[in-house]
Amino acid sequence: MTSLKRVLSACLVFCYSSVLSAAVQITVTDQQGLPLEDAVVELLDPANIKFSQKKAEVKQQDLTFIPFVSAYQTGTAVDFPNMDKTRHHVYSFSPAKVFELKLYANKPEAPVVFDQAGIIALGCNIHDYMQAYIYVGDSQFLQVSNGKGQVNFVDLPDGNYQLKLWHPWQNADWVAQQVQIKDGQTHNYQLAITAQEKPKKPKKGFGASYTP
Ligand SMILES: [Cu+2]
Repeated sequence: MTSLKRVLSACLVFCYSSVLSAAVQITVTDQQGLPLEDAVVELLDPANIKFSQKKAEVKQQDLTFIPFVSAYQTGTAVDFPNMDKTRHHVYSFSPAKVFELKLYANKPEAPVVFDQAGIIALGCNIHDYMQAYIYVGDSQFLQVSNGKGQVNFVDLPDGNYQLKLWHPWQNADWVAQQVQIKDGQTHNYQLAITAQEKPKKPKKGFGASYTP
């Protein structure tokens, strides 16, 4: 490769990465400013919707749903594998997806396709204390906050996004905000949710006596 070609290819890499480098970094806290895990952030721009998530998994292990909160794009097929020796009977009565997977071990025959945006509360008919949530959004830009309350979106196309926020223990719906992304800017936000104290996740052996 000639030196001119090297310079040109380096420029192309640089220019390309700068076009794709728009980012949104968010820290979610509770009302006391403490990091809040399990918050879902969605960045939704109808002009920038592209279906990207095809398959996902919410497993049952040690009588617990894992993950506790997950977020998928509409159209995603979710498997519910059972890693326990006992059988589970997973269900949802939530309007966005009503379903039940009757008593099963290992893996149900077919995944559940979540085709409508909304919040799905999961339960198990056998173990009342098992609970988990699936947030289904129309955007492919969906993340769940980690233990530090952080989410980090990278490579966002330019656009006008609605920034949506949800947490299972929030006291009230959060009002969506508008975020304009352009020219590869990085946006940093700290967002607070007024949330109830999160019930402790059940440990194996708590049995039916566990009350969240
Ligand atoms: Cu169960």
